[in-house]
Amino acid sequence: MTQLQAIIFDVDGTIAETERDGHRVAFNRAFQAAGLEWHWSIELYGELLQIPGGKERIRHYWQTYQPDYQPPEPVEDWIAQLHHQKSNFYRDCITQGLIGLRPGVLRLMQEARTAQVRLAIATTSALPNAMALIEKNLDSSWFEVIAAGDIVPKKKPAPDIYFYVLDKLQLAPENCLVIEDSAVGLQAAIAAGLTTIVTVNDYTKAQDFTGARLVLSHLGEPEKPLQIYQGHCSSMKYFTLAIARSILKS
Ligand code: XBP
Ligand code: MG
Repeated sequence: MTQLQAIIFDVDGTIAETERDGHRVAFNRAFQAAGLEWHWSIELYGELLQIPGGKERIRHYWQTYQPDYQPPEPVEDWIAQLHHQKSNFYRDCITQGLIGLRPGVLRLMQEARTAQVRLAIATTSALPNAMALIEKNLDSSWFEVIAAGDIVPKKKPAPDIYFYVLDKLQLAPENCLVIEDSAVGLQAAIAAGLTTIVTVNDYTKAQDFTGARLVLSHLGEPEKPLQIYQGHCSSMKYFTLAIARSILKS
């Protein structure tokens, strides 16, 4: 039966706009602290977001953009240390309350909780980084599963993180709805057989969202209506649990 039983949220870009003013700034601070004259501009970071995962992104940048740089050996430790520094800077930014939730996120989660629809998280971000954002802006006890970072060997666009969440929830994909913000995230969810809604942001709005059930500007609020970029839903001002249920059945 295709009854909605859980909503699975991506984190970065979906729950909050963390990338440009959070993760990116933290990477740059870590480079500076390590004495590296590397700087990820807003534009460059958009390209680097094609590589999911902070450690993977550092490695990719070094190998592709700074191939002459000789990092200290072992390289794995050097990357881990840089990423550790970056994560500290990122969490400082989050705990200072510099990044809030996107429209409609809290409203939809509260609606789901009231209706006993289960909530889960599936993110590429490192667990402590995802937890910092959740603890600051939400409540980690609301989520039955918080799947993050290296918990699975292959990050998005591989479906592994979504398979992991489905296994922990003991639910079939037909009974869950995913909210994502990027093509990489959408590909992961679709490959796990999940119906997916995309809420875009500046970094992702031009991406290919073939296969998404709906592509929206954001989840919307009564006083901040959403825009529909792809898919059909009659007279929707903001995304509700009733709409989520009807999408899963259609
Ligand atoms: C977003 C990502 C992450 C963050 C950096 O993942 O790709 O890599 O940019 O996070 P999602 P870490 O949209 O799945 O939440 O440095 O913590 O890896
Ligand atoms: Mg995302």
